[in-house]
Amino acid sequence: MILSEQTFRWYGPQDPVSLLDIKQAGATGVVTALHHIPNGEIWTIGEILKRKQAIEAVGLTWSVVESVPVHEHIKTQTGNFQRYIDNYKESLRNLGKCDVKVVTYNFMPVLDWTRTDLAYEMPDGSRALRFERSAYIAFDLYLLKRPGAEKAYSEDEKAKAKARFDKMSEEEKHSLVRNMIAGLPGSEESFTLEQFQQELDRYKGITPDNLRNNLIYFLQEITPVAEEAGVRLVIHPDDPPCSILGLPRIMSCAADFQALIDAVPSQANGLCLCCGSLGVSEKNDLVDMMYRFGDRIHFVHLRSTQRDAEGNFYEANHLEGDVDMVGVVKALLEVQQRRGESIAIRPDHGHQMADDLHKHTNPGYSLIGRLRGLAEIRGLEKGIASMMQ
Ligand code: DNO
Repeated sequence: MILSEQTFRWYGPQDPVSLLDIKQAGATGVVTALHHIPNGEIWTIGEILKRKQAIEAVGLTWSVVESVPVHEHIKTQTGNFQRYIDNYKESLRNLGKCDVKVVTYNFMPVLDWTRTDLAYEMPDGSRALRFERSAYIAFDLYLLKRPGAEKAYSEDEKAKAKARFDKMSEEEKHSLVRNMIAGLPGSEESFTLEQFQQELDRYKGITPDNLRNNLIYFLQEITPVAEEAGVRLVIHPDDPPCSILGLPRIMSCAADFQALIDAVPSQANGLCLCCGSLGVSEKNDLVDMMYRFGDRIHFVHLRSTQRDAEGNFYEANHLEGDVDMVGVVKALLEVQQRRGESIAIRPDHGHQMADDLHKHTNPGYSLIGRLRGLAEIRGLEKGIASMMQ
């Protein structure tokens, strides 16, 4: 049986998790990005090689880029968007020349992934990331004070958000704002409340259809270059998989990805199957998506979330929560077998636990929780594979 390529995300030389830690976790591949290059600028061969050599020096491989960020001008088709698309193409060519051949990106307006709480205490004392709907609505209505926001929520939701807000300490309000807009790791952007509202305003009048067309235009431009460079692009789904703060979102379910393939059939147009993001919506069947889009999935985030009826969710342990991890891994094995190649997988958003509770860590990206996640997944995959032979 062909097993997946086990990878681990690394934020680069500033990451408190080292490349040797990653090696000790049993991963063979590294997922990283040149976070120091401003969004929209070209990734030069020199910078790419520098990073690649650091990774290879410890016997690891740079398997996946996560992410080459897409400039807001491209998403809104304003300002210098054509220049940014040209730069993107150049970065893809350069990555291809350096033999780094899977590139993740997302097309979420303004914000990448969003959580309200970065240290939600689990019964075992570990800490998880959480999205609490009332806190999110309280942020929108009372901290951001987004014009027109009150129309987006039911009376019941508003009452709960008000009660939640009235109980918040100043410190809690401050960290809610920080969590929502000051940029989670990998988000590439961080804002003040005023700047943030200006960024939201750029999307006034941009409907989901407009945004989808802008994405299709972007893909039509870059996929021929990716094909030539031997690079496979993978879009990361919306996290959470729904509209937030009135912004359009267009990559939240299977139909959304299908629309992209229909419009841009190029094989370079692929998917990062992020089980945790998609799994927040009970309408998404991850196992089905793995089979259905198997030929276009070149990167998988194997993580799980636990949702409730109120629209809250937290990051569960990798083999717990709502995601059918056994089913997903079994489907992954079948897809790999069919394709005759390994697909890169990584654990994601581990709990902050054990010794890491006393350390400064990147939210969701501490070492031990992800090491636990990867170990569980590795065992699960090996076990299922041995029964499939
Ligand atoms: C969060 C990550 C995202 C992801 C981007 C991909 O933990 O999954 O930041 O890297 O959305 O472009």
